[in-house]
Amino acid sequence: MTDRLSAATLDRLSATVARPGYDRAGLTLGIVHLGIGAFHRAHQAVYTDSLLAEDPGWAIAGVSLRSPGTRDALAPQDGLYTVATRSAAGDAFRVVGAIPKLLVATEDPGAVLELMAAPTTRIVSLTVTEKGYCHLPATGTLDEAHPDILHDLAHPATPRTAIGFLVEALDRRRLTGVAPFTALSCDNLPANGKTLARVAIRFAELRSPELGAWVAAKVAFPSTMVDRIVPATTDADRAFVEGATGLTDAWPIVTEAFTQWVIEDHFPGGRPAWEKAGATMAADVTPFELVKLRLLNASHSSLAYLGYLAGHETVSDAMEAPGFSALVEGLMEEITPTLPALPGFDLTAYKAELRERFRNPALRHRLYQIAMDGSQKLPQRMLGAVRELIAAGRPFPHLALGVAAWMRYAAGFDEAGAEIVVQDPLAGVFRERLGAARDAGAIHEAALSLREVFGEDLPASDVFVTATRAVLDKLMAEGAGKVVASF
Ligand code: CS2
Repeated sequence: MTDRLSAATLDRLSATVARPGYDRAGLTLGIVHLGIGAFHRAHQAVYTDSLLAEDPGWAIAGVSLRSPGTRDALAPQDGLYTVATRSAAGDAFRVVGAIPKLLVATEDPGAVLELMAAPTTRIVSLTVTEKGYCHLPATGTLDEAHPDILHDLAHPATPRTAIGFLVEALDRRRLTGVAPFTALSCDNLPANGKTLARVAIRFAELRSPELGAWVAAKVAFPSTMVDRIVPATTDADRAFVEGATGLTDAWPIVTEAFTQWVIEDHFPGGRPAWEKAGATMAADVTPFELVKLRLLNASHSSLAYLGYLAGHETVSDAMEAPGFSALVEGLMEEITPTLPALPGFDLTAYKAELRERFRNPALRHRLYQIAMDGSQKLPQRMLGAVRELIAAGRPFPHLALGVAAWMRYAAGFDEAGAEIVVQDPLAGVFRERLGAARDAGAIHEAALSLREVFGEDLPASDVFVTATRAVLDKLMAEGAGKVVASF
Protein backbone atom coordinates (compact mmCIF):
# COMPACT_ATOMS: atom_id res chain seq x y z
CA MET A 1 0.00 0.00 0.00
CA THR A 2 1.18 3.50 -0.81
CA ASP A 3 1.74 5.96 2.06
CA ARG A 4 -0.55 8.92 2.48
CA LEU A 5 0.83 12.37 1.77
CA SER A 6 1.56 14.27 5.03
CA ALA A 7 4.30 16.29 6.73
CA ALA A 8 5.86 13.03 7.93
CA THR A 9 5.98 11.44 4.48
CA LEU A 10 7.10 14.43 2.37
CA ASP A 11 10.58 12.98 1.96
CA ARG A 12 9.08 9.88 0.34
CA LEU A 13 7.75 11.85 -2.61
CA SER A 14 9.24 11.07 -6.01
CA ALA A 15 12.27 13.27 -6.58
CA THR A 16 10.67 15.19 -9.45
CA VAL A 17 7.78 16.51 -7.31
CA ALA A 18 8.27 20.12 -6.14
CA ARG A 19 7.49 20.67 -2.45
CA PRO A 20 7.36 23.48 0.13
CA GLY A 21 10.77 25.12 0.40
CA TYR A 22 10.03 26.66 3.79
CA ASP A 23 9.56 25.62 7.39
CA ARG A 24 5.83 25.16 7.85
CA ALA A 25 6.13 25.42 11.63
CA GLY A 26 7.25 29.01 11.24
CA LEU A 27 4.20 30.20 9.28
CA THR A 28 1.67 32.78 10.49
CA LEU A 29 -1.88 32.89 9.18
CA GLY A 30 -2.19 36.22 7.35
CA ILE A 31 -5.02 35.26 4.99
CA VAL A 32 -8.40 33.70 5.70
CA HIS A 33 -9.90 32.25 2.54
CA LEU A 34 -13.64 31.61 2.28
CA GLY A 35 -14.55 28.84 -0.18
CA ILE A 36 -11.64 26.43 -0.07
CA GLY A 37 -12.51 24.56 -3.26
CA ALA A 38 -10.27 23.23 -5.99
CA PHE A 39 -10.05 26.58 -7.76
CA HIS A 40 -8.48 28.43 -4.85
CA ARG A 41 -6.12 25.55 -4.15
CA ALA A 42 -5.00 25.48 -7.79
CA HIS A 43 -4.70 29.23 -8.18
CA GLN A 44 -4.23 31.81 -5.39
CA ALA A 45 -2.80 29.29 -2.92
CA VAL A 46 -0.12 28.30 -5.45
CA TYR A 47 0.99 31.92 -5.93
CA THR A 48 1.12 32.40 -2.17
CA ASP A 49 2.97 29.10 -1.68
CA SER A 50 5.78 30.43 -3.88
CA LEU A 51 6.32 33.37 -1.53
CA LEU A 52 6.21 31.79 1.91
CA ALA A 53 9.95 31.08 2.05
CA GLU A 54 10.59 34.80 1.76
CA ASP A 55 7.62 36.02 3.76
CA PRO A 56 6.11 33.42 6.14
CA GLY A 57 3.44 35.82 7.42
CA TRP A 58 0.92 34.99 4.70
CA ALA A 59 -0.12 31.40 5.26
CA ILE A 60 -3.77 30.69 4.51
CA ALA A 61 -6.55 29.45 6.77
CA GLY A 62 -9.00 27.74 4.41
CA VAL A 63 -12.68 27.87 5.28
CA SER A 64 -15.40 25.69 3.77
CA LEU A 65 -18.71 27.46 4.13
CA ARG A 66 -20.70 24.23 3.92
CA SER A 67 -19.23 20.85 3.16
CA PRO A 68 -16.52 19.32 5.36
CA GLY A 69 -15.14 17.38 2.36
CA THR A 70 -11.96 19.38 1.78
CA ARG A 71 -11.08 19.56 5.48
CA ASP A 72 -11.75 15.83 5.91
CA ALA A 73 -9.49 15.01 2.97
CA LEU A 74 -6.68 17.40 3.82
CA ALA A 75 -6.53 17.40 7.63
CA PRO A 76 -4.91 13.92 7.76
CA GLN A 77 -2.41 15.32 5.22
CA ASP A 78 -1.53 18.33 7.42
CA GLY A 79 -3.18 20.49 4.77
CA LEU A 80 -0.75 19.33 2.08
CA TYR A 81 -2.04 18.55 -1.41
CA THR A 82 -0.72 17.94 -4.90
CA VAL A 83 -1.24 20.16 -7.92
CA ALA A 84 -0.61 18.34 -11.20
CA THR A 85 -0.39 20.43 -14.35
CA ARG A 86 -0.95 18.80 -17.72
CA SER A 87 -0.24 20.35 -21.10
CA ALA A 88 1.29 19.51 -24.46
CA ALA A 89 4.67 20.34 -22.88
CA GLY A 90 4.24 17.50 -20.38
CA ASP A 91 3.11 16.93 -16.81
CA ALA A 92 4.46 18.58 -13.65
CA PHE A 93 3.73 17.93 -9.98
CA ARG A 94 3.96 20.14 -6.94
CA VAL A 95 2.94 19.69 -3.32
CA VAL A 96 1.50 22.90 -1.86
CA GLY A 97 1.83 23.72 1.84
CA ALA A 98 0.25 27.17 1.99
CA ILE A 99 -2.94 26.07 3.78
CA PRO A 100 -1.86 24.71 7.19
CA LYS A 101 -5.28 25.32 8.76
CA LEU A 102 -8.73 24.23 7.59
CA LEU A 103 -12.08 25.10 9.12
CA VAL A 104 -15.69 24.22 8.38
CA ALA A 105 -17.97 27.20 8.99
CA THR A 106 -21.10 25.18 9.65
CA GLU A 107 -19.34 23.26 12.45
CA ASP A 108 -17.91 26.25 14.28
CA PRO A 109 -18.82 29.66 12.89
CA GLY A 110 -17.41 31.29 16.03
CA ALA A 111 -13.91 29.96 15.33
CA VAL A 112 -14.06 31.31 11.78
CA LEU A 113 -15.16 34.75 12.99
CA GLU A 114 -12.47 34.79 15.66
CA LEU A 115 -9.78 34.11 13.09
CA MET A 116 -11.19 36.71 10.69
CA ALA A 117 -11.23 39.28 13.49
CA ALA A 118 -7.65 38.53 14.61
CA PRO A 119 -5.14 41.38 14.01
CA THR A 120 -2.79 38.93 12.25
CA THR A 121 -5.42 38.40 9.52
CA ARG A 122 -4.85 41.13 6.98
CA ILE A 123 -6.61 39.72 3.96
CA VAL A 124 -9.87 37.78 3.64
CA SER A 125 -10.17 36.36 0.15
CA LEU A 126 -13.15 34.64 -1.44
CA THR A 127 -13.97 32.05 -4.08
CA VAL A 128 -17.60 31.38 -3.29
CA THR A 129 -18.91 31.22 -6.90
CA GLU A 130 -21.38 33.68 -8.40
CA LYS A 131 -24.29 32.60 -6.22
CA GLY A 132 -22.22 33.07 -3.05
CA TYR A 133 -22.61 36.84 -3.43
CA CYS A 134 -26.36 36.56 -2.78
CA HIS A 135 -26.96 39.26 -5.35
CA LEU A 136 -29.44 39.64 -8.15
CA PRO A 137 -27.38 38.67 -11.18
CA ALA A 138 -29.19 41.09 -13.49
CA THR A 139 -28.37 44.14 -11.35
CA GLY A 140 -25.52 43.09 -9.05
CA THR A 141 -27.35 44.37 -5.97
CA LEU A 142 -27.88 42.43 -2.74
CA ASP A 143 -30.86 40.09 -2.81
CA GLU A 144 -32.45 41.38 0.38
CA ALA A 145 -35.09 38.64 0.32
CA HIS A 146 -32.49 35.83 0.13
CA PRO A 147 -33.28 33.40 2.99
CA ASP A 148 -29.63 33.13 4.05
CA ILE A 149 -29.22 36.90 4.04
CA LEU A 150 -32.32 37.24 6.22
CA HIS A 151 -30.86 34.58 8.50
CA ASP A 152 -27.51 36.36 8.76
CA LEU A 153 -29.14 39.70 9.53
CA ALA A 154 -31.10 38.07 12.34
CA HIS A 155 -28.20 35.95 13.67
CA PRO A 156 -24.95 37.87 13.13
CA ALA A 157 -22.82 35.56 15.32
CA THR A 158 -23.69 32.39 13.38
CA PRO A 159 -23.70 33.43 9.74
CA ARG A 160 -24.29 31.17 6.76
CA THR A 161 -23.11 33.39 3.92
CA ALA A 162 -19.71 34.77 3.04
CA ILE A 163 -21.27 38.25 3.24
CA GLY A 164 -22.55 37.57 6.77
CA PHE A 165 -19.10 36.37 7.86
CA LEU A 166 -17.29 39.32 6.29
CA VAL A 167 -19.50 41.96 7.81
CA GLU A 168 -19.66 40.44 11.29
CA ALA A 169 -15.86 40.03 11.39
CA LEU A 170 -15.41 43.60 10.20
CA ASP A 171 -17.80 44.80 12.89
CA ARG A 172 -15.77 42.99 15.55
CA ARG A 173 -12.61 44.68 14.28
CA ARG A 174 -14.36 48.03 14.30
CA LEU A 175 -15.56 47.58 17.88
CA THR A 176 -12.13 46.47 19.13
CA GLY A 177 -10.16 49.10 17.21
CA VAL A 178 -8.43 46.64 14.88
CA ALA A 179 -7.81 47.90 11.35
CA PRO A 180 -10.03 46.19 8.76
CA PHE A 181 -8.72 43.41 6.57
CA THR A 182 -8.72 43.80 2.81
CA ALA A 183 -11.62 41.86 1.25
CA LEU A 184 -10.41 40.18 -1.93
CA SER A 185 -12.94 38.67 -4.33
CA CYS A 186 -11.44 36.02 -6.62
CA ASP A 187 -14.67 35.00 -8.36
CA ASN A 188 -15.66 35.28 -12.01
CA LEU A 189 -17.75 38.43 -11.77
CA PRO A 190 -17.19 41.66 -13.65
CA ALA A 191 -15.65 44.25 -11.30
CA ASN A 192 -15.77 41.59 -8.62
CA GLY A 193 -14.35 43.92 -5.95
CA LYS A 194 -17.03 46.50 -6.65
CA THR A 195 -19.72 43.82 -6.57
CA LEU A 196 -18.46 42.53 -3.24
CA ALA A 197 -18.29 46.07 -1.87
CA ARG A 198 -21.84 46.79 -3.06
CA VAL A 199 -23.39 43.75 -1.39
CA ALA A 200 -21.25 43.96 1.78
CA ILE A 201 -21.93 47.67 2.31
CA ARG A 202 -25.65 47.17 1.76
CA PHE A 203 -25.71 44.24 4.17
CA ALA A 204 -23.76 46.29 6.74
CA GLU A 205 -26.23 49.19 6.33
CA LEU A 206 -29.09 46.81 7.01
CA ARG A 207 -27.30 45.82 10.23
CA SER A 208 -26.78 49.44 11.23
CA PRO A 209 -26.17 52.76 9.48
CA GLU A 210 -22.91 53.28 11.43
CA LEU A 211 -21.55 49.90 10.41
CA GLY A 212 -22.55 50.56 6.79
CA ALA A 213 -20.78 53.92 6.80
CA TRP A 214 -17.67 52.41 8.42
CA VAL A 215 -17.40 49.56 5.92
CA ALA A 216 -17.92 51.99 3.03
CA ALA A 217 -15.24 54.35 4.34
CA LYS A 218 -12.60 51.97 5.66
CA VAL A 219 -12.58 48.65 3.85
CA ALA A 220 -10.63 48.03 0.64
CA PHE A 221 -12.26 45.73 -1.93
CA PRO A 222 -9.75 45.36 -4.76
CA SER A 223 -10.90 43.62 -7.94
CA THR A 224 -9.07 40.69 -9.48
CA MET A 225 -9.15 38.71 -12.69
CA VAL A 226 -8.49 35.03 -12.03
CA ASP A 227 -7.89 32.42 -14.70
CA ARG A 228 -7.03 28.77 -14.60
CA ILE A 229 -9.13 25.86 -15.85
CA VAL A 230 -9.63 23.48 -12.93
CA PRO A 231 -11.78 20.42 -13.57
CA ALA A 232 -13.35 18.65 -10.59
CA THR A 233 -11.05 15.90 -9.29
CA THR A 234 -11.92 12.31 -10.24
CA ASP A 235 -10.76 8.92 -8.97
CA ALA A 236 -8.75 8.58 -12.17
CA ASP A 237 -6.92 11.80 -11.20
CA ARG A 238 -6.20 10.38 -7.74
CA ALA A 239 -4.72 7.25 -9.27
CA PHE A 240 -2.70 9.28 -11.76
CA VAL A 241 -1.24 11.51 -9.03
CA GLU A 242 -0.47 8.55 -6.78
CA GLY A 243 1.34 6.79 -9.59
CA ALA A 244 3.42 9.84 -10.42
CA THR A 245 4.25 11.13 -6.94
CA GLY A 246 4.53 7.90 -4.97
CA LEU A 247 2.07 9.03 -2.26
CA THR A 248 -1.70 8.82 -1.88
CA ASP A 249 -3.47 12.18 -1.90
CA ALA A 250 -7.21 12.15 -1.07
CA TRP A 251 -7.85 15.40 -2.91
CA PRO A 252 -5.22 16.36 -5.46
CA ILE A 253 -5.92 18.77 -8.29
CA VAL A 254 -5.27 18.18 -11.96
CA THR A 255 -5.21 21.43 -13.91
CA GLU A 256 -3.66 23.11 -16.93
CA ALA A 257 -0.21 24.73 -16.95
CA PHE A 258 -1.72 28.12 -17.82
CA THR A 259 -2.47 30.43 -14.92
CA GLN A 260 -3.17 34.16 -14.76
CA TRP A 261 -3.99 36.55 -11.94
CA VAL A 262 -4.41 40.29 -12.36
CA ILE A 263 -4.89 42.14 -9.08
CA GLU A 264 -5.90 45.72 -8.39
CA ASP A 265 -3.14 47.00 -6.14
CA HIS A 266 -5.10 48.36 -3.21
CA PHE A 267 -4.16 46.66 0.06
CA PRO A 268 -3.96 49.20 2.91
CA GLY A 269 -3.03 46.42 5.37
CA GLY A 270 -0.25 45.02 3.18
CA ARG A 271 -0.14 41.98 0.90
CA PRO A 272 2.14 39.19 -0.25
CA ALA A 273 4.44 40.14 -3.13
CA TRP A 274 2.28 38.09 -5.53
CA GLU A 275 3.93 39.78 -8.52
CA LYS A 276 7.11 37.85 -7.68
CA ALA A 277 5.12 34.65 -8.22
CA GLY A 278 3.83 35.75 -11.62
CA ALA A 279 0.70 37.79 -10.80
CA THR A 280 0.18 41.16 -12.49
CA MET A 281 -0.56 44.11 -10.23
CA ALA A 282 -2.64 46.73 -12.04
CA ALA A 283 -4.31 50.03 -11.33
CA ASP A 284 -7.51 48.88 -13.08
CA VAL A 285 -8.49 45.26 -13.52
CA THR A 286 -11.93 45.79 -15.04
CA PRO A 287 -10.85 45.55 -18.70
CA PHE A 288 -8.99 42.27 -18.08
CA GLU A 289 -11.98 40.78 -16.30
CA LEU A 290 -14.37 41.78 -19.03
CA VAL A 291 -12.16 40.33 -21.75
CA LYS A 292 -11.78 37.06 -19.85
CA LEU A 293 -15.45 36.71 -18.93
CA ARG A 294 -16.70 37.53 -22.40
CA LEU A 295 -14.19 35.41 -24.30
CA LEU A 296 -13.26 32.47 -22.08
CA ASN A 297 -16.33 32.10 -19.91
CA ALA A 298 -18.92 32.91 -22.58
CA SER A 299 -17.30 30.31 -24.85
CA HIS A 300 -17.24 27.83 -21.99
CA SER A 301 -20.93 28.28 -21.23
CA SER A 302 -21.91 27.99 -24.91
CA LEU A 303 -19.82 24.84 -25.24
CA ALA A 304 -21.33 23.49 -22.03
CA TYR A 305 -25.00 23.76 -23.03
CA LEU A 306 -24.63 22.93 -26.71
CA GLY A 307 -22.02 20.24 -26.11
CA TYR A 308 -24.00 18.59 -23.33
CA LEU A 309 -27.18 18.57 -25.40
CA ALA A 310 -25.25 17.12 -28.33
CA GLY A 311 -24.11 14.25 -26.10
CA HIS A 312 -20.48 15.20 -25.42
CA GLU A 313 -18.83 14.80 -22.06
CA THR A 314 -15.89 17.20 -21.89
CA VAL A 315 -14.80 20.52 -23.37
CA SER A 316 -12.08 18.89 -25.46
CA ASP A 317 -14.54 16.25 -26.75
CA ALA A 318 -16.91 19.02 -27.88
CA MET A 319 -14.09 20.99 -29.50
CA GLU A 320 -13.36 17.95 -31.69
CA ALA A 321 -16.99 17.60 -32.86
CA PRO A 322 -18.13 19.09 -36.18
CA GLY A 323 -18.71 22.83 -36.04
CA PHE A 324 -17.87 23.48 -32.38
CA SER A 325 -14.42 24.98 -32.82
CA ALA A 326 -15.72 27.24 -35.61
CA LEU A 327 -18.65 28.19 -33.42
CA VAL A 328 -16.32 29.29 -30.61
CA GLU A 329 -14.24 31.27 -33.07
CA GLY A 330 -17.35 32.96 -34.46
CA LEU A 331 -18.61 33.71 -30.97
CA MET A 332 -15.32 35.37 -30.06
CA GLU A 333 -15.39 37.51 -33.22
CA GLU A 334 -18.99 38.53 -32.53
CA ILE A 335 -18.12 39.60 -28.98
CA THR A 336 -14.87 41.40 -29.85
CA PRO A 337 -16.46 44.80 -30.68
CA THR A 338 -17.81 44.92 -27.10
CA LEU A 339 -14.38 44.48 -25.50
CA PRO A 340 -12.52 47.36 -23.87
CA ALA A 341 -9.22 48.48 -25.35
CA LEU A 342 -6.19 46.88 -23.72
CA PRO A 343 -3.17 48.67 -25.15
CA GLY A 344 -0.31 46.32 -25.91
CA PHE A 345 -2.49 43.23 -25.44
CA ASP A 346 -2.51 40.81 -28.38
CA LEU A 347 -6.18 39.91 -28.53
CA THR A 348 -5.79 37.67 -31.59
CA ALA A 349 -3.13 35.57 -29.88
CA TYR A 350 -5.22 35.47 -26.69
CA LYS A 351 -8.25 34.10 -28.55
CA ALA A 352 -6.17 31.47 -30.34
CA GLU A 353 -4.55 30.44 -27.05
CA LEU A 354 -8.01 30.08 -25.45
CA ARG A 355 -9.08 27.67 -28.16
CA GLU A 356 -5.87 25.69 -27.63
CA ARG A 357 -6.62 25.53 -23.91
CA PHE A 358 -10.13 24.25 -24.63
CA ARG A 359 -8.61 21.54 -26.83
CA ASN A 360 -6.21 20.27 -24.12
CA PRO A 361 -7.01 16.54 -24.22
CA ALA A 362 -5.28 15.83 -20.90
CA LEU A 363 -7.95 17.81 -19.01
CA ARG A 364 -11.21 15.96 -18.59
CA HIS A 365 -13.21 19.15 -17.98
CA ARG A 366 -16.80 18.03 -17.86
CA LEU A 367 -19.38 20.16 -19.62
CA TYR A 368 -21.83 19.36 -16.86
CA GLN A 369 -19.54 21.10 -14.34
CA ILE A 370 -19.53 24.31 -16.40
CA ALA A 371 -23.28 24.07 -17.04
CA MET A 372 -24.00 24.50 -13.32
CA ASP A 373 -25.48 27.79 -12.05
CA GLY A 374 -26.19 29.15 -15.52
CA SER A 375 -28.72 31.66 -14.18
CA GLN A 376 -25.90 33.26 -12.21
CA LYS A 377 -23.31 33.05 -14.98
CA LEU A 378 -25.19 34.11 -18.11
CA PRO A 379 -25.71 37.77 -17.23
CA GLN A 380 -22.02 38.62 -16.97
CA ARG A 381 -20.74 36.19 -19.56
CA MET A 382 -23.23 36.82 -22.33
CA LEU A 383 -26.06 39.20 -21.63
CA GLY A 384 -23.90 42.29 -21.09
CA ALA A 385 -22.36 41.79 -24.53
CA VAL A 386 -25.83 41.11 -26.01
CA ARG A 387 -27.11 44.44 -24.66
CA GLU A 388 -24.16 46.31 -26.14
CA LEU A 389 -24.52 44.64 -29.53
CA ILE A 390 -28.25 45.37 -29.63
CA ALA A 391 -27.58 49.02 -28.73
CA ALA A 392 -25.03 49.20 -31.54
CA GLY A 393 -27.48 47.65 -34.02
CA ARG A 394 -25.22 44.65 -34.59
CA PRO A 395 -26.38 41.06 -35.03
CA PHE A 396 -25.54 38.51 -32.31
CA PRO A 397 -26.41 35.05 -33.71
CA HIS A 398 -23.75 33.16 -31.75
CA LEU A 399 -24.73 34.70 -28.44
CA ALA A 400 -28.40 34.10 -29.20
CA LEU A 401 -27.57 30.44 -29.81
CA GLY A 402 -25.69 30.20 -26.50
CA VAL A 403 -28.54 31.82 -24.58
CA ALA A 404 -31.14 29.60 -26.27
CA ALA A 405 -29.04 26.53 -25.50
CA TRP A 406 -29.08 27.50 -21.83
CA MET A 407 -32.90 27.83 -21.94
CA ARG A 408 -33.11 24.44 -23.62
CA TYR A 409 -30.77 22.84 -21.07
CA ALA A 410 -32.39 24.50 -18.05
CA ALA A 411 -35.78 23.10 -19.11
CA GLY A 412 -34.39 19.91 -17.59
CA PHE A 413 -34.71 17.22 -20.24
CA ASP A 414 -32.21 16.11 -22.87
CA GLU A 415 -32.67 15.38 -26.54
CA ALA A 416 -33.72 11.81 -25.81
CA GLY A 417 -36.32 13.12 -23.35
CA ALA A 418 -34.39 11.96 -20.25
CA GLU A 419 -34.15 14.20 -17.21
CA ILE A 420 -31.16 16.54 -16.83
CA VAL A 421 -30.36 17.19 -13.17
CA VAL A 422 -30.04 20.96 -13.47
CA GLN A 423 -27.94 22.39 -10.64
CA ASP A 424 -28.92 26.04 -10.40
CA PRO A 425 -30.44 28.22 -7.67
CA LEU A 426 -33.28 29.11 -10.05
CA ALA A 427 -33.88 25.59 -11.40
CA GLY A 428 -36.95 25.08 -9.22
CA VAL A 429 -38.56 28.36 -10.28
CA PHE A 430 -37.91 27.63 -13.94
CA ARG A 431 -39.43 24.15 -13.72
CA GLU A 432 -42.42 25.45 -11.82
CA ARG A 433 -43.12 28.09 -14.48
CA LEU A 434 -42.50 25.64 -17.29
CA GLY A 435 -44.74 22.94 -15.86
CA ALA A 436 -45.14 19.87 -18.04
CA ALA A 437 -44.78 21.80 -21.30
CA ARG A 438 -42.05 20.62 -23.64
CA ASP A 439 -42.28 23.02 -26.58
CA ALA A 440 -40.03 25.90 -27.58
CA GLY A 441 -42.69 28.54 -26.93
CA ALA A 442 -43.27 27.46 -23.34
CA ILE A 443 -39.55 27.09 -22.59
CA HIS A 444 -38.82 30.51 -24.04
CA GLU A 445 -41.57 32.16 -22.06
CA ALA A 446 -40.66 30.48 -18.77
CA ALA A 447 -37.00 31.42 -19.23
CA LEU A 448 -37.69 35.05 -20.09
CA SER A 449 -39.90 35.37 -17.02
CA LEU A 450 -36.72 35.03 -14.91
CA ARG A 451 -36.19 38.75 -14.49
CA GLU A 452 -33.32 38.05 -12.06
CA VAL A 453 -31.45 36.83 -15.13
CA PHE A 454 -32.77 38.88 -18.05
CA GLY A 455 -33.76 42.10 -16.30
CA GLU A 456 -36.73 44.04 -17.60
CA ASP A 457 -35.09 45.27 -20.78
CA LEU A 458 -34.22 42.06 -22.67
CA PRO A 459 -37.68 40.44 -22.43
CA ALA A 460 -39.03 43.76 -23.77
CA SER A 461 -36.58 43.84 -26.69
CA ASP A 462 -38.12 42.52 -29.91
CA VAL A 463 -34.70 41.91 -31.37
CA PHE A 464 -33.66 39.77 -28.40
CA VAL A 465 -36.93 37.89 -28.10
CA THR A 466 -37.07 37.12 -31.83
CA ALA A 467 -33.43 36.08 -32.15
CA THR A 468 -33.44 33.72 -29.17
CA ARG A 469 -36.82 32.24 -30.05
CA ALA A 470 -35.86 31.49 -33.66
CA VAL A 471 -32.75 29.58 -32.69
CA LEU A 472 -34.49 27.81 -29.80
CA ASP A 473 -37.05 26.55 -32.35
CA LYS A 474 -34.18 25.21 -34.42
CA LEU A 475 -32.54 23.54 -31.40
CA MET A 476 -35.80 21.83 -30.53
CA ALA A 477 -36.45 20.70 -34.09
CA GLU A 478 -32.98 19.61 -35.17
CA GLY A 479 -30.94 18.98 -32.00
CA ALA A 480 -27.81 20.80 -30.87
CA GLY A 481 -25.27 18.71 -32.76
CA LYS A 482 -26.91 19.39 -36.09
CA VAL A 483 -27.48 23.07 -35.38
CA VAL A 484 -23.81 23.58 -34.47
CA ALA A 485 -22.50 21.54 -37.39
CA SER A 486 -24.44 23.67 -39.87
CA PHE A 487 -24.22 27.03 -38.07
C1 CS2 B 1 -15.94 27.78 -16.03
C2 CS2 B 1 -14.87 28.48 -15.18
O1 CS2 B 1 -17.17 26.39 -14.57
C3 CS2 B 1 -17.18 27.41 -15.24
O2 CS2 B 1 -18.17 28.13 -15.32
O3 CS2 B 1 -16.25 28.61 -17.10
O4 CS2 B 1 -14.74 27.92 -13.94
C4 CS2 B 1 -13.53 28.54 -15.91
O5 CS2 B 1 -12.97 27.25 -16.03
C5 CS2 B 1 -12.57 29.46 -15.21
O6 CS2 B 1 -13.14 30.72 -15.10
C6 CS2 B 1 -11.24 29.52 -15.93
O7 CS2 B 1 -10.46 30.52 -15.38
